[in-house]
Amino acid sequence: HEADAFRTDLMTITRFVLNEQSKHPESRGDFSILLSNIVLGCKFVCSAVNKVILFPPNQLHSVFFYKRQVWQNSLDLQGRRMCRQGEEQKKLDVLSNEVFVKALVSSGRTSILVSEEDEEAIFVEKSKRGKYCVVFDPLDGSSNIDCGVSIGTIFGIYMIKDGHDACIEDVLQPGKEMLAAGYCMYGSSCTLVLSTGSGVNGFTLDPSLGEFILTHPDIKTPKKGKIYSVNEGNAKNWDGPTAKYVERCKYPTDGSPAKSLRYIGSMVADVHRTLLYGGIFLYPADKKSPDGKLRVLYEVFPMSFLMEQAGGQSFTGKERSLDLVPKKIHERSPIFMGSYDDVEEIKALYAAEG
Ligand code: AHM
Ligand code: MG
Repeated sequence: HEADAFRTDLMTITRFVLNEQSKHPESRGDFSILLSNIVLGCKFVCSAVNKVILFPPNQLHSVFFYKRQVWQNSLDLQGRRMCRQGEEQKKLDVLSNEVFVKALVSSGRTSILVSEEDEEAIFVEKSKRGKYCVVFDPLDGSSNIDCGVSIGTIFGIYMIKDGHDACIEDVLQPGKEMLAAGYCMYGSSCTLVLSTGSGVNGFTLDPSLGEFILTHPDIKTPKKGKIYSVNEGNAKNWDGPTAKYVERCKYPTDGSPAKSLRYIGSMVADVHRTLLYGGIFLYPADKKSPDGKLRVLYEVFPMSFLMEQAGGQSFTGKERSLDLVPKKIHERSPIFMGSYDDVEEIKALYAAEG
């Protein structure tokens, strides 16, 4: 239809955020400046992921490296010219982290950064400080890089409310205190999904424009889904309620059809599908990892924030995920998230267990 074929009114992510901001006259544009720096990081990582060269397994390093020089000079998939001495090699996740940290610090709008890649929180030097704290996983799902499966960046934003000097407690806040959260998925297209606390919107990078354009306005997760998503290889170590729930997905007792299983092993991609198609994504606790695998601050919280904003739910096995109060920046938590009705079911199983 004409409107789609000749789209002339381009709602870029910058325009969208400025529109939102105009509803808050007290805001001085700080948030859009911060976001444009996050967007820059996402564009960089997207471009790096697309330019990446696969080193043949066992021959060099079985990981992707981003090598601007080599890419510009050579398309040699054997990687021989990539080994010249003196060439700088960086793993893509390390490089992505550096890009995000530098972009966020230079925005002049942040005070504390927590990244999956850095053991300690980064306190921005005083002259460059601003009122926001950003928690992020610059390149999640890195075990999938070698084979070109979708990976992503996840971020959450807190605000220092009363202007006090930034301290670690500013990021050890429950997820419900986040001001905004989002992720960028580097997949068949590059999609950025964002919530500033009033719904969820998705933007797709138009590479020819270099702009994220609003393509998925007001995302709502179906109330009930037909898909479950979990690493079933861990089943022998699951607790009772998780095992029972997954059994019910396959052998429903209420006459409903069995659910389909989809599991990519990249949280951004698995959650993106769950957000759009509905269903449930779970990374439960098990006997070997009593806190599950996923990290509270930059994986569980941002994704739970988005899921709730899209009408779904997120549960830790004990409580609403966004109510959890983290004690350490790299803390982990089990997570069950997705369509409202599907999460209700797992909540009931945990409640029955007491
Ligand atoms: P990573 O931070 O080492 O990349 O691990 C996080 C990833 C998530 O993207 C994904 O949901 C999960 O690990 C998959 O774990 P598993 O391989 O145990 O199923
Ligand atoms: Mg991760």
